[in-house]
Amino acid sequence: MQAFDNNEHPHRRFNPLMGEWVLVSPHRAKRPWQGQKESAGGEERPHYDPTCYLCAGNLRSDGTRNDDYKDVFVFDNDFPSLLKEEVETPAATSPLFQLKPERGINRVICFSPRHDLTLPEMEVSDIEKVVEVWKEQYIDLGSNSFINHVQIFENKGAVMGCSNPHPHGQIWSQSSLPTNVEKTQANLKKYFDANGRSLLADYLAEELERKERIVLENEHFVALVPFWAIWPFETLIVSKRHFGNITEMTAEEKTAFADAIKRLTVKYDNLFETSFPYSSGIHQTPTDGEDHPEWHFHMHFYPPLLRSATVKKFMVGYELMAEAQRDISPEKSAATLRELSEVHYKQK
Ligand code: H2U
Repeated sequence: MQAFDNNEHPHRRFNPLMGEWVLVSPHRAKRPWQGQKESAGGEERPHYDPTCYLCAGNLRSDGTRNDDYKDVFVFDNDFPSLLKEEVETPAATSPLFQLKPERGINRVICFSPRHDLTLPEMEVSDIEKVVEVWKEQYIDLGSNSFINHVQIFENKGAVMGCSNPHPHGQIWSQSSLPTNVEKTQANLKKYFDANGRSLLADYLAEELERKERIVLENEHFVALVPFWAIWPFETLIVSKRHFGNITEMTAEEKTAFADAIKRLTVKYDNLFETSFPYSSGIHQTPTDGEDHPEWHFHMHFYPPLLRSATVKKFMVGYELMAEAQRDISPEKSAATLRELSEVHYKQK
């Protein structure tokens, strides 16, 4: 029998955060592509767009005027997916038809008044201001008794459903732990209860030893392609120190987190010399008032692009019916990202 080769032989890898498997088919990375291509975008944008509903001082679609903001600006989403109002829970009729009302608050966060920038093109000191506002929002929203989870995320690029190129993210806070967070929490807790240590601290220690999937690191954070990554260039930013949420970050850790975000997203833009689309989001302790020593602060980046600025990975037949699947190996993706310059291509 042939010896197993990570980069040649189909295999499945286990994601201990989600408790799920992913199929890796590295031999298939060379298949020809005659399918859909996304638009590469890349048009120059003005510093200020009078028609943009997120630019400072402009009117939003519901007629509210934005502040004349200078740094970061937060407002309640005018089209929220969740509402604050409490309604009666209907009587349960059958375990096969479970339903429960869900309350929440949704906000939009503009990262910068500059319409033409995105995180990779912002200064680390300005990204730090975004991190500070993420912290303030986590505290403010989480202090509501009916809010038990604060999901901070960004959809970047039209291909990820982003409705406006002005640099912004969203915050959806709600009463329940959403499914992916609940799964992650259960797996972190199982590991912590069994070993008395953080799953991600142990995982990170091993990754730093193996050095196969590290993309970059600084004094307090590491960005890596997880062993179980699904998306071609998926990454995870993990704190070196074990802490549960953004309020526990020291001033140095806040700067280091901004630095890791900047350097990672510059590499992403440099990969195909395009404004690299992704969905990113922070996973941290729920705001349910309980102790959660199992949680370990981390940020996911799920970018869809596969082999160029115009060819993306589809999550379709097998992924929807069976399980997640990837072609290029996480080790190859990490090596590619690692070797990319940390100077943004537009500045060269
Ligand atoms: P996305 O680009 O990720 O869709 O985020 C933009 C959000 O901004 C979206 O959730 C909100 C949308 O509801 N929005 C407003 O609250 N007011 C507006 O005037 C336009 C968009």
